[in-house]
Amino acid sequence: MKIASIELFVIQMPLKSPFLTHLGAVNDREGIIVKVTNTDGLSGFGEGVAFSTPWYTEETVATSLHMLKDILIPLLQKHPINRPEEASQLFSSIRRNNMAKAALETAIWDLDAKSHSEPLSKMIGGTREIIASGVVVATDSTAKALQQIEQYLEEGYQRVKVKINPNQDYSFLAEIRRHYPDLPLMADANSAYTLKDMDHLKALDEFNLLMIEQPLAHDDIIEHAVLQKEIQTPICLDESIVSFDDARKAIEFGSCKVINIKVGRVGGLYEAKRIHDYCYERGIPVWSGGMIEFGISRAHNIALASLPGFSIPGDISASSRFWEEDIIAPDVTVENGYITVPKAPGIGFEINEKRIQETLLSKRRFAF
Ligand code: OSB
Ligand code: MG
Repeated sequence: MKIASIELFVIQMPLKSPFLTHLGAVNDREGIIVKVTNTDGLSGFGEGVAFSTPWYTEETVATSLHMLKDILIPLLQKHPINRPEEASQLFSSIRRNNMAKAALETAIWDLDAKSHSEPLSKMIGGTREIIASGVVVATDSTAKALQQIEQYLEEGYQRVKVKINPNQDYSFLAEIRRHYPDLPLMADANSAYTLKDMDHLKALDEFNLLMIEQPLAHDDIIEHAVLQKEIQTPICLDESIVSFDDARKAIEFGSCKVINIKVGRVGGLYEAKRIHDYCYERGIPVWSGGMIEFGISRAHNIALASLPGFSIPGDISASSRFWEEDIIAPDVTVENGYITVPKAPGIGFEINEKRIQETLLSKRRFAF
């Protein structure tokens, strides 16, 4: 793998409507596009999915940029690699900063797949031609939630996830269930509860949720195991799982019955696939999480979700869920509830250069 240059583009785009959780609102999405070009002129793309502020994990766009330009890119300049798997190994000498690592690592995977004229999904062992699509409703009123659910069901989504917190849970879910008794429904708490809320959380069992995502602290594995013993609803961990070892420990402890895999949160596709493989061997279902991302990250998620263990519709929605116009072409679309896994080399989408130019905040280039 002969890298000739790496370019970083920081872009910003408004969401069609605010994304609300108990932790705050996302109105605009800033992101980092990584373009790795080899000496044959082929380019691979990755996306940094950290937010502008550290509300979801500790990383931000600014910390990711620092890690990329001052640490990770110089490391790669000093230690050339032959295979994408080696990037993960090389970056393991750096603690955490998983979203920065994943931005670069996923671009290397795309480039490698393109240089072998192979779809990325095939390259990593994907077996699915289509993947089931789910969508997230993140709003602060029951009326708006019902209205959005109606719209998304019309668009064909197969599963709905709603955001909950102690001020918006029991009666909110009851109302949704009254309208949609059979809807495949799950709830994401983004760490809004503690073990003191045990009885409150037990009461949610009656809604027959597919799972409850990350009810307790963002870095907890121990107390989720205590909670899982007391509630019927399967617990799914998101924030707590930032590595293969976290996934292994959570499963060994009984802290969860399902894992949401996000490529950025776990530091790249290699680690994401290791978590998938471990869960698949043990019959633990996994699904692909979302990060309000642009099309490049969405395309990487599609490749990942083509692996056989992704047996639950994840948070991979259409480009139009958040964006007027995406940075890839064509847009990701949902048809009859499914997204087609592209067959073209690499991530299988073209880059919408015009859209990147329109939304560009800054860029930098590193020659190798
Ligand atoms: O907790 O899953 C989460 C979006 C941003 C940060 C954290 C989360 C989310 C989502 C997924 O819920 C939204 C999406 O991209 O569809
Ligand atoms: Mg979540």
